[in-house]
Amino acid sequence: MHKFIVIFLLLNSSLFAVDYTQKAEVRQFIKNMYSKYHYNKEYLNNLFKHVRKNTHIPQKLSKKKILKPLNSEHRPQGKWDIYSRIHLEHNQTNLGAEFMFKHYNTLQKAYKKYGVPPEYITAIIGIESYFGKNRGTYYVFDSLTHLAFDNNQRTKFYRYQLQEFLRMCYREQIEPRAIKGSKSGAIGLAQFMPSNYKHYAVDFNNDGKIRLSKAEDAIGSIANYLKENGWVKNEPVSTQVSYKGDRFYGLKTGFSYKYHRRDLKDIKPKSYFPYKKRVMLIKLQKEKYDELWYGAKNFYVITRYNHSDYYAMAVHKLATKIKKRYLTKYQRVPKKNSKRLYLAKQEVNLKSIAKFYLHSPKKKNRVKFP
Ligand SMILES: [Ca+2]
Repeated sequence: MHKFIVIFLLLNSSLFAVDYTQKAEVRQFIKNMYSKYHYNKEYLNNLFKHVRKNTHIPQKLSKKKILKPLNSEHRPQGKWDIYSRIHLEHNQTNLGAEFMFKHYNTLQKAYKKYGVPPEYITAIIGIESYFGKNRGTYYVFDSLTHLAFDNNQRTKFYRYQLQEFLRMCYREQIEPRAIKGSKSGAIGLAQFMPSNYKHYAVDFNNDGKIRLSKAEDAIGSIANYLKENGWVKNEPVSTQVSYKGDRFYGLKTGFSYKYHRRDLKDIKPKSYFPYKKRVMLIKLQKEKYDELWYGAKNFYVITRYNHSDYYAMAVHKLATKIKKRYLTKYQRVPKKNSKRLYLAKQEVNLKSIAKFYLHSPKKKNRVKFP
Protein backbone atom coordinates (compact mmCIF):
# COMPACT_ATOMS: atom_id res chain seq x y z
CA MET A 1 0.00 0.00 0.00
CA HIS A 2 2.73 2.43 1.03
CA LYS A 3 4.65 1.67 -2.16
CA PHE A 4 1.68 2.82 -4.19
CA ILE A 5 1.49 6.06 -2.28
CA VAL A 6 5.20 6.73 -2.85
CA ILE A 7 4.91 6.00 -6.57
CA PHE A 8 1.82 8.20 -6.79
CA LEU A 9 3.62 11.07 -5.03
CA LEU A 10 6.66 10.73 -7.30
CA LEU A 11 4.46 10.81 -10.38
CA ASN A 12 2.57 13.70 -8.93
CA SER A 13 5.63 15.77 -8.19
CA SER A 14 7.00 15.30 -11.70
CA LEU A 15 3.60 16.07 -13.22
CA PHE A 16 3.49 19.36 -11.38
CA ALA A 17 7.13 20.25 -11.89
CA VAL A 18 7.88 23.22 -14.12
CA ASP A 19 11.06 23.88 -16.08
CA TYR A 20 12.11 27.38 -15.05
CA THR A 21 15.29 27.28 -17.14
CA GLN A 22 13.01 28.23 -20.04
CA LYS A 23 12.95 31.72 -18.60
CA ALA A 24 15.75 34.06 -19.63
CA GLU A 25 15.81 35.68 -16.17
CA VAL A 26 16.41 32.31 -14.56
CA ARG A 27 19.27 31.54 -16.94
CA GLN A 28 20.73 34.94 -16.07
CA PHE A 29 20.28 34.20 -12.35
CA ILE A 30 22.17 30.93 -12.77
CA LYS A 31 24.95 32.74 -14.65
CA ASN A 32 25.24 35.25 -11.81
CA MET A 33 25.39 32.52 -9.18
CA TYR A 34 28.19 30.96 -11.19
CA SER A 35 30.19 34.14 -11.76
CA LYS A 36 29.66 35.63 -8.29
CA TYR A 37 29.74 32.56 -6.08
CA HIS A 38 31.12 29.80 -8.34
CA TYR A 39 28.00 27.67 -8.18
CA ASN A 40 27.90 24.64 -10.40
CA LYS A 41 25.73 25.57 -13.40
CA GLU A 42 24.64 22.02 -14.00
CA TYR A 43 23.50 21.63 -10.42
CA LEU A 44 21.47 24.85 -10.58
CA ASN A 45 20.05 24.00 -13.99
CA ASN A 46 18.85 20.74 -12.58
CA LEU A 47 17.26 22.46 -9.61
CA PHE A 48 15.42 24.99 -11.73
CA LYS A 49 14.27 22.38 -14.22
CA HIS A 50 12.07 20.76 -11.61
CA VAL A 51 10.36 23.53 -9.71
CA ARG A 52 7.26 22.15 -8.08
CA LYS A 53 4.18 24.03 -9.08
CA ASN A 54 1.89 23.29 -6.25
CA THR A 55 4.14 24.08 -3.32
CA HIS A 56 1.61 23.83 -0.55
CA ILE A 57 2.00 20.66 1.43
CA PRO A 58 -1.25 19.72 3.12
CA GLN A 59 -0.94 18.65 6.71
CA LYS A 60 -3.18 17.97 9.66
CA LEU A 61 -5.08 20.97 10.91
CA SER A 62 -2.86 22.80 13.33
CA LYS A 63 -3.81 23.09 16.96
CA LYS A 64 -4.03 26.82 16.51
CA LYS A 65 -6.74 26.50 13.89
CA ILE A 66 -8.72 24.01 15.93
CA LEU A 67 -8.66 26.33 18.91
CA LYS A 68 -10.12 29.29 17.06
CA PRO A 69 -13.45 30.20 18.67
CA LEU A 70 -16.38 29.54 16.39
CA ASN A 71 -19.30 30.75 18.50
CA SER A 72 -21.58 33.47 17.25
CA GLU A 73 -21.42 35.85 20.21
CA HIS A 74 -20.53 39.46 19.46
CA ARG A 75 -16.89 39.97 18.68
CA PRO A 76 -15.42 43.45 19.03
CA GLN A 77 -14.45 44.90 15.67
CA GLY A 78 -11.77 47.47 16.47
CA LYS A 79 -8.56 47.06 14.44
CA TRP A 80 -6.63 45.94 17.52
CA ASP A 81 -9.46 43.60 18.57
CA ILE A 82 -9.21 41.86 15.24
CA TYR A 83 -5.40 41.80 15.17
CA SER A 84 -5.08 40.45 18.68
CA ARG A 85 -7.74 37.83 18.01
CA ILE A 86 -5.68 36.51 15.11
CA HIS A 87 -2.27 36.71 16.75
CA LEU A 88 -2.92 36.20 20.43
CA GLU A 89 -4.96 33.57 22.15
CA HIS A 90 -5.30 32.15 25.59
CA ASN A 91 -3.38 28.95 24.98
CA GLN A 92 -0.37 30.83 23.65
CA THR A 93 0.38 32.00 27.17
CA ASN A 94 0.40 28.45 28.53
CA LEU A 95 2.50 27.16 25.68
CA GLY A 96 4.86 30.10 26.12
CA ALA A 97 5.35 29.39 29.82
CA GLU A 98 5.96 25.75 28.97
CA PHE A 99 8.50 26.75 26.30
CA MET A 100 10.29 29.01 28.79
CA PHE A 101 10.44 26.20 31.31
CA LYS A 102 11.71 23.70 28.79
CA HIS A 103 14.36 26.02 27.35
CA TYR A 104 15.24 27.81 30.56
CA ASN A 105 19.02 27.40 30.29
CA THR A 106 19.22 28.47 26.65
CA LEU A 107 17.01 31.50 27.28
CA GLN A 108 19.13 32.53 30.25
CA LYS A 109 22.28 32.11 28.17
CA ALA A 110 20.76 34.36 25.49
CA TYR A 111 19.76 36.92 28.11
CA LYS A 112 23.29 37.03 29.46
CA LYS A 113 24.89 37.31 26.06
CA TYR A 114 22.46 39.63 24.27
CA GLY A 115 20.43 41.23 27.07
CA VAL A 116 17.05 40.22 25.66
CA PRO A 117 14.74 38.81 28.36
CA PRO A 118 13.50 35.22 27.88
CA GLU A 119 9.84 36.17 27.65
CA TYR A 120 10.38 38.44 24.61
CA ILE A 121 12.30 35.79 22.70
CA THR A 122 9.61 33.27 23.64
CA ALA A 123 6.77 35.59 22.59
CA ILE A 124 8.36 36.15 19.17
CA ILE A 125 8.69 32.41 18.66
CA GLY A 126 5.04 32.07 19.75
CA ILE A 127 3.76 34.62 17.28
CA GLU A 128 6.06 33.67 14.41
CA SER A 129 5.64 29.92 14.49
CA TYR A 130 3.30 29.00 17.36
CA PHE A 131 6.30 27.65 19.29
CA GLY A 132 7.51 25.69 16.32
CA LYS A 133 4.16 24.03 15.59
CA ASN A 134 3.46 26.21 12.52
CA ARG A 135 6.73 26.73 10.71
CA GLY A 136 5.11 26.84 7.32
CA THR A 137 4.13 24.14 4.91
CA TYR A 138 5.63 25.39 1.67
CA TYR A 139 8.84 24.27 0.04
CA VAL A 140 10.99 27.36 0.29
CA PHE A 141 12.97 26.81 -2.90
CA ASP A 142 9.81 26.53 -5.00
CA SER A 143 8.05 29.42 -3.26
CA LEU A 144 10.99 31.75 -3.68
CA THR A 145 11.44 30.73 -7.31
CA HIS A 146 7.80 31.54 -8.05
CA LEU A 147 8.05 34.85 -6.23
CA ALA A 148 11.34 35.73 -7.89
CA PHE A 149 10.42 34.93 -11.49
CA ASP A 150 6.66 35.00 -11.85
CA ASN A 151 4.58 38.14 -12.01
CA ASN A 152 5.35 39.86 -8.78
CA GLN A 153 6.07 43.46 -7.86
CA ARG A 154 8.93 42.46 -5.58
CA THR A 155 10.90 40.18 -7.88
CA LYS A 156 14.17 41.97 -7.07
CA PHE A 157 13.69 41.36 -3.35
CA TYR A 158 12.80 37.71 -3.86
CA ARG A 159 15.68 37.08 -6.28
CA TYR A 160 17.97 38.31 -3.54
CA GLN A 161 16.22 36.03 -1.04
CA LEU A 162 16.56 33.10 -3.43
CA GLN A 163 20.25 33.83 -3.89
CA GLU A 164 20.78 33.98 -0.13
CA PHE A 165 18.69 30.87 0.37
CA LEU A 166 20.92 28.90 -2.01
CA ARG A 167 24.04 30.29 -0.36
CA MET A 168 22.69 29.32 3.05
CA CYS A 169 21.96 25.80 1.82
CA TYR A 170 25.52 25.54 0.55
CA ARG A 171 27.06 26.85 3.78
CA GLU A 172 24.90 24.61 5.91
CA GLN A 173 25.05 21.66 3.51
CA ILE A 174 21.28 21.31 3.27
CA GLU A 175 19.36 20.07 0.25
CA PRO A 176 17.48 23.19 -0.99
CA ARG A 177 14.40 21.26 -2.09
CA ALA A 178 13.87 19.78 1.36
CA ILE A 179 13.39 22.95 3.38
CA LYS A 180 9.88 24.03 4.28
CA GLY A 181 8.75 27.44 5.40
CA SER A 182 6.10 30.10 4.93
CA LYS A 183 4.59 31.02 1.60
CA SER A 184 7.01 33.93 1.33
CA GLY A 185 10.10 31.90 2.27
CA ALA A 186 10.41 32.56 6.01
CA ILE A 187 12.07 29.67 7.80
CA GLY A 188 12.05 27.96 11.18
CA LEU A 189 10.83 28.85 14.65
CA ALA A 190 12.03 32.41 14.18
CA GLN A 191 10.66 32.71 10.63
CA PHE A 192 13.84 34.34 9.33
CA MET A 193 13.98 35.35 5.71
CA PRO A 194 17.04 33.77 4.03
CA SER A 195 18.90 37.11 3.89
CA ASN A 196 18.68 37.35 7.68
CA TYR A 197 20.59 34.11 8.11
CA LYS A 198 23.80 35.63 6.89
CA HIS A 199 23.62 38.63 9.21
CA TYR A 200 21.89 37.40 12.33
CA ALA A 201 21.53 33.62 12.63
CA VAL A 202 23.85 32.00 15.14
CA ASP A 203 24.85 28.49 16.12
CA PHE A 204 23.76 28.73 19.73
CA ASN A 205 24.15 25.09 20.74
CA ASN A 206 27.64 24.85 19.26
CA ASP A 207 27.01 21.82 17.09
CA GLY A 208 28.64 23.48 14.10
CA LYS A 209 25.35 24.02 12.28
CA ILE A 210 22.82 26.81 12.16
CA ARG A 211 19.35 25.32 12.24
CA LEU A 212 16.48 27.66 13.00
CA SER A 213 14.23 24.62 13.15
CA LYS A 214 15.96 23.90 16.47
CA ALA A 215 14.93 25.89 19.52
CA GLU A 216 18.47 26.64 20.71
CA ASP A 217 19.63 28.22 17.48
CA ALA A 218 16.31 30.04 17.02
CA ILE A 219 16.54 31.52 20.53
CA GLY A 220 20.12 32.73 20.04
CA SER A 221 19.35 34.08 16.58
CA ILE A 222 16.31 36.10 17.67
CA ALA A 223 18.24 37.55 20.61
CA ASN A 224 21.16 38.39 18.33
CA TYR A 225 18.80 40.00 15.81
CA LEU A 226 17.27 42.24 18.47
CA LYS A 227 20.65 43.10 19.96
CA GLU A 228 22.09 43.99 16.58
CA ASN A 229 19.09 46.21 15.97
CA GLY A 230 19.69 48.16 19.16
CA TRP A 231 18.10 46.29 22.07
CA VAL A 232 19.14 47.86 25.37
CA LYS A 233 19.53 45.49 28.31
CA ASN A 234 17.43 46.22 31.40
CA GLU A 235 15.27 48.83 29.73
CA PRO A 236 11.49 48.45 29.59
CA VAL A 237 9.54 48.02 26.36
CA SER A 238 6.17 49.68 26.78
CA THR A 239 3.59 50.81 29.31
CA GLN A 240 -0.06 51.78 29.10
CA VAL A 241 -0.85 55.48 29.59
CA SER A 242 -3.98 57.46 30.34
CA TYR A 243 -5.32 60.40 28.31
CA LYS A 244 -8.49 62.47 28.29
CA GLY A 245 -11.44 60.99 26.42
CA ASP A 246 -12.03 57.70 24.64
CA ARG A 247 -10.38 58.37 21.30
CA PHE A 248 -6.88 59.72 20.82
CA TYR A 249 -6.24 62.09 17.90
CA GLY A 250 -4.01 64.87 19.25
CA LEU A 251 -0.49 63.75 18.46
CA LYS A 252 0.95 61.50 15.79
CA THR A 253 1.21 57.91 16.93
CA GLY A 254 3.32 55.00 15.78
CA PHE A 255 6.96 53.97 15.97
CA SER A 256 8.14 56.79 13.69
CA TYR A 257 7.38 59.63 16.12
CA LYS A 258 9.17 60.28 19.40
CA TYR A 259 8.32 62.69 22.21
CA HIS A 260 10.01 63.97 25.33
CA ARG A 261 8.02 62.86 28.34
CA ARG A 262 8.01 66.41 29.68
CA ASP A 263 5.95 67.41 26.61
CA LEU A 264 3.31 64.78 27.31
CA LYS A 265 1.82 66.28 30.45
CA ASP A 266 -1.73 64.98 29.96
CA ILE A 267 -0.52 61.55 28.92
CA LYS A 268 0.76 59.70 31.95
CA PRO A 269 1.76 56.08 32.55
CA LYS A 270 -0.75 54.06 34.53
CA SER A 271 2.06 52.43 36.48
CA TYR A 272 5.67 53.17 37.34
CA PHE A 273 7.77 53.42 34.19
CA PRO A 274 11.49 53.80 34.84
CA TYR A 275 12.52 55.32 31.50
CA LYS A 276 13.72 58.85 30.80
CA LYS A 277 14.45 58.83 27.09
CA ARG A 278 11.98 59.91 24.42
CA VAL A 279 8.93 57.75 23.92
CA MET A 280 6.60 56.83 21.08
CA LEU A 281 2.83 56.87 21.41
CA ILE A 282 1.25 53.62 20.35
CA LYS A 283 -2.48 53.65 19.70
CA LEU A 284 -4.53 50.46 19.73
CA GLN A 285 -7.95 50.99 18.18
CA LYS A 286 -10.54 49.01 20.05
CA GLU A 287 -14.24 49.01 19.37
CA LYS A 288 -15.20 51.23 22.28
CA TYR A 289 -12.06 53.27 22.93
CA ASP A 290 -8.39 53.62 22.04
CA GLU A 291 -5.73 52.14 24.25
CA LEU A 292 -2.64 54.33 24.37
CA TRP A 293 0.85 53.15 25.30
CA TYR A 294 4.31 54.62 25.62
CA GLY A 295 6.85 52.78 23.53
CA ALA A 296 10.50 52.81 24.62
CA LYS A 297 13.56 52.17 22.44
CA ASN A 298 13.15 48.43 22.85
CA PHE A 299 9.61 48.68 21.47
CA TYR A 300 11.08 50.23 18.34
CA VAL A 301 13.63 47.41 18.17
CA ILE A 302 10.82 44.84 18.07
CA THR A 303 9.31 46.67 15.10
CA ARG A 304 12.59 45.94 13.25
CA TYR A 305 11.57 42.28 13.34
CA ASN A 306 8.28 43.16 11.73
CA HIS A 307 7.57 46.77 10.82
CA SER A 308 4.27 47.08 12.63
CA ASP A 309 3.15 48.75 15.86
CA TYR A 310 0.55 46.06 16.36
CA TYR A 311 3.12 43.31 15.90
CA ALA A 312 5.44 44.81 18.52
CA MET A 313 2.53 45.35 20.90
CA ALA A 314 1.37 41.77 20.44
CA VAL A 315 4.90 40.62 21.31
CA HIS A 316 4.97 42.90 24.36
CA LYS A 317 1.57 41.83 25.67
CA LEU A 318 2.24 38.16 25.07
CA ALA A 319 5.68 38.40 26.70
CA THR A 320 4.18 40.01 29.80
CA LYS A 321 1.50 37.33 30.07
CA ILE A 322 3.96 34.51 29.48
CA LYS A 323 6.27 35.75 32.21
CA LYS A 324 3.42 36.03 34.73
CA ARG A 325 2.20 32.56 33.87
CA TYR A 326 5.71 31.16 34.04
CA LEU A 327 6.27 32.61 37.50
CA THR A 328 2.99 31.35 38.89
CA LYS A 329 3.02 27.96 37.22
CA TYR A 330 6.64 26.90 37.39
CA GLN A 331 8.13 28.86 40.21
CA ARG A 332 6.02 27.88 43.20
CA VAL A 333 7.91 26.13 46.00
CA PRO A 334 9.22 23.19 44.03
CA LYS A 335 9.28 19.58 45.13
CA LYS A 336 12.58 18.23 46.38
CA ASN A 337 15.02 16.86 43.82
CA SER A 338 12.80 17.86 40.96
CA LYS A 339 14.04 19.57 37.82
CA ARG A 340 12.06 22.58 38.96
CA LEU A 341 14.07 22.87 42.16
CA TYR A 342 17.27 22.73 40.19
CA LEU A 343 16.06 25.43 37.85
CA ALA A 344 14.60 27.55 40.61
CA LYS A 345 17.92 27.54 42.43
CA GLN A 346 19.50 29.12 39.41
CA GLU A 347 16.86 31.79 39.06
CA VAL A 348 18.18 35.05 40.41
CA ASN A 349 15.96 37.60 42.05
CA LEU A 350 12.90 35.53 41.43
CA LYS A 351 10.65 36.62 44.26
CA SER A 352 11.33 40.26 43.61
CA ILE A 353 10.50 39.82 39.94
CA ALA A 354 7.23 38.15 40.88
CA LYS A 355 6.46 41.02 43.24
CA PHE A 356 7.15 43.50 40.50
CA TYR A 357 4.63 41.88 38.25
CA LEU A 358 2.00 41.09 40.80
CA HIS A 359 2.03 44.29 42.83
CA SER A 360 3.74 46.85 40.57
CA PRO A 361 5.78 48.58 43.29
CA LYS A 362 6.13 52.27 42.71
CA LYS A 363 9.28 52.93 44.66
CA LYS A 364 12.15 53.69 42.39
CA ASN A 365 14.61 51.00 41.41
CA ARG A 366 13.29 48.37 43.79
CA VAL A 367 13.61 45.80 41.15
CA LYS A 368 15.74 45.87 38.11
CA PHE A 369 13.74 45.17 35.02
CA PRO A 370 13.41 42.35 34.08
CA1 LIG B 1 23.39 24.75 16.05
